Amino acid sequence: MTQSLRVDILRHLSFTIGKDQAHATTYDWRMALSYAIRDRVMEPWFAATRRTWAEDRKRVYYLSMEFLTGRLLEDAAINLGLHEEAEATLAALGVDYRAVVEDEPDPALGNGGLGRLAACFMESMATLGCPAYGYGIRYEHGLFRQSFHGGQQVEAPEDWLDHPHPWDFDRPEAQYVIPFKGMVEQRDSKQVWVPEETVFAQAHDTPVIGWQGKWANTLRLWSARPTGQFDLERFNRGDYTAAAEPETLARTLSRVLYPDDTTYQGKELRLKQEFFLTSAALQDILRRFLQSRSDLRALPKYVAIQMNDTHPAIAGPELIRLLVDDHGIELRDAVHIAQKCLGYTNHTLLPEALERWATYTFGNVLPRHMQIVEQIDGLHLEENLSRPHYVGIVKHHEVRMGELAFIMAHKVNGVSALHTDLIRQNLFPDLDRLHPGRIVNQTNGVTPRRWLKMSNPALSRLITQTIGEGWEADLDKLKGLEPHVDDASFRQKFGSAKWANKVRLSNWLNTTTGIAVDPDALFDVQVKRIHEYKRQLLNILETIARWKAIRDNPNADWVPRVKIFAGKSAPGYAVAKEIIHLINDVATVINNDPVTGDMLKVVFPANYNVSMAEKLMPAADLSEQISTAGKEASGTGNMKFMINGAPTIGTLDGANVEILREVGEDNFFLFGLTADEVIRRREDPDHARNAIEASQTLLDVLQMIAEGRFSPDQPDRYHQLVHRMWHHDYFLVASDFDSYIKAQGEADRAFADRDRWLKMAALNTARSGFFSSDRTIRGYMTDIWDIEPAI
Ligand code: 26V
Repeated sequence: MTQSLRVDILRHLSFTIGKDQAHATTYDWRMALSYAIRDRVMEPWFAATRRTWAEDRKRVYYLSMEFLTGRLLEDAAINLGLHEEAEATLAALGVDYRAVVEDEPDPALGNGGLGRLAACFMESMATLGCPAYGYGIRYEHGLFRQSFHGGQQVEAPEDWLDHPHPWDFDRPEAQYVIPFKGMVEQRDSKQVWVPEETVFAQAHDTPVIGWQGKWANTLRLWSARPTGQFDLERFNRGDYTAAAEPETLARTLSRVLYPDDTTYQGKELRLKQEFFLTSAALQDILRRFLQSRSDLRALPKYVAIQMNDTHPAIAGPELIRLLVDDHGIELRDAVHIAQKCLGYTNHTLLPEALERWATYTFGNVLPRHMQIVEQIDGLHLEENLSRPHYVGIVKHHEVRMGELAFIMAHKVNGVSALHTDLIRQNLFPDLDRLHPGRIVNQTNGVTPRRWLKMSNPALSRLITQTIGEGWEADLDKLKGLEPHVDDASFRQKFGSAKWANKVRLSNWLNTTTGIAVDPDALFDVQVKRIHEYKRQLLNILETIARWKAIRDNPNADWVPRVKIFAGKSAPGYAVAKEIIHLINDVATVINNDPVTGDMLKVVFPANYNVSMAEKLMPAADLSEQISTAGKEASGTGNMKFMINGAPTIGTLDGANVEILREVGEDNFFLFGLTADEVIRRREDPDHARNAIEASQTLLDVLQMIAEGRFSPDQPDRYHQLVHRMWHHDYFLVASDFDSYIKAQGEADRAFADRDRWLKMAALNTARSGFFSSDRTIRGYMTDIWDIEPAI
């Protein structure tokens, strides 16, 4: 076996890459290994496709504007069981496997949780043998690359496609025309859309291989290309720019990923991107369906389409358009067929992130769909005569995409128990009354293959030694660790695995940030997008309070801590950028203070992405999940920490509620107001001032910031930030501050008792089985998609 992998690597090095061993670079080895591994994905990939056709199976189509896959080589090697062999083979050739794996660019085709969830779902669907296609956009530039200049975030384009991407197969035959703009003409009794612009959507396929290579699905990403011909005449006249114009215009559609996942801006290009993805996907779905049958009324029996948030919510009207305009189905029938196919997942309650398009923009870009949306809205009212006047899709000259998605879906789901309750109570109370049972919960999960097996080999080995194989595909098996938690030698081994990961992380932090941290310290980690509601501010205020406390009493028995932050801010989100600046400023002061020394360090490695998360999660001691209750739909980072044995310090928000339920309150540092209390507290206009004046610690911290202790070169740098704390504080940082400080003190005391801590940590892993995305996908398959696994 080793021989054959070796032969294939060397064959690809010579004949695919065109390099002699003696001159091969890390890149060359990476490509050679990727092709050798990729070859082994083909057989299961073809077999899965063949079986789906032969058995005439229903397929899932997961439509998402984001897929944050992370690197693919090591994941494929692990799932094929070739990981150790690959490592040994390269070692025998004198090549460093880790360097090869880390040479792969991390495709950043997503903002954060929503995109990463889509990637975990793709992996779980392949593992469970659920026939599925992911449909997305092949952005030329994914999310920007972050760096810090003077402590401030600077954005640069990320060029993941600079070199050939071995996991990407061009499918020139899968190409569709995507129309935009123009007008709708009435011809006889038919509405005919005469578009003004068109582009081609061209498919690129990436295989997604499941655990043990038993099944593989396809991630199909669309890139935009011009439909018009290159204007050679203009070019020959020397008018080079004008000649290239149609090309530039078309390619703009798949050029960049929108980097703001908090604030909705009604940008026309974004609407075009959403339609581009959705229309290409639906044309592809109908073509595939019509290859083997002709009655489109049977579509819901064979096709389940999941809308990942409202971004592809134009799927409702577009599917109706294709059925009515291209296939002559009656409107009412088309609506009902579409509803039976469609499901909608909501990922946020933040009002500023909910999509709604001005009818002007919508009607301009998609005139035919504007008509259809009005018809859907009218039909819905007709079928639900008790619908209140303020409910509907088109209101106040806006198309509300949440309502559109809800009405066009047979199931609407939230992503954690609390979030789903809040959808029922606050987001869609009237639609919920009209359609009881349509809203269901599917608590998020993460794939244990990437987030435990691959990223934490030390702990994975210990788990297998202790409970045997099989936990990778049945994470509830981790329960089997529980009896061992009382065994001192098991705890010792658990601690050693964590320690090895912490050493590895310390070395990496030292090379990337230049800051030396002590692996014996408590590694306290908050990594996620920078948002006010996620309250990185609360964490850095606690850090300052801790720093002051140590300085005031340096000889006390402090538990050494390393505060680790990572995450990107949207480029236009000034307040989030200010928080990044503050964290970096505080880090500079604290890290250079000889009084506090190793008792406290603050590190903020730049450019958080999936690959960085793979380094951080296994090395964390404490997981920071401290959002204002009611704001974080679920969180999935929280689950990755738990699986890797890091207890949570957190609020009753999102899936934290279920983490607490699973792990028990002795193994979770709970603090803060509940979602209900948050609403009530905000009714007091003086909540911030009252909370600050009641806390000497918080007063001191704010005073230090206001005095410029962390910005000596510009003492008034954070005046506005402090002012907002006193007078606004929408996310209740002040109100939760004391409770957070107290919980952090409890974490210190627990960590100082090594046995107690290891028990907590190990119980977090042992009780994390619920958070496998396999469990989540099983839930979608039974409750939403009505689909049977093929294996
Ligand atoms: C919204 C927008 C608005 C239009 C422009 C681009 C854009 C991109 C993304 C978003 C969606 C934000 C919603 C989101 O990411 N929600 C997160 O979903 C995770 C997976 O369910 C969940 O764990 C997080 O709690 C939730 O914040």
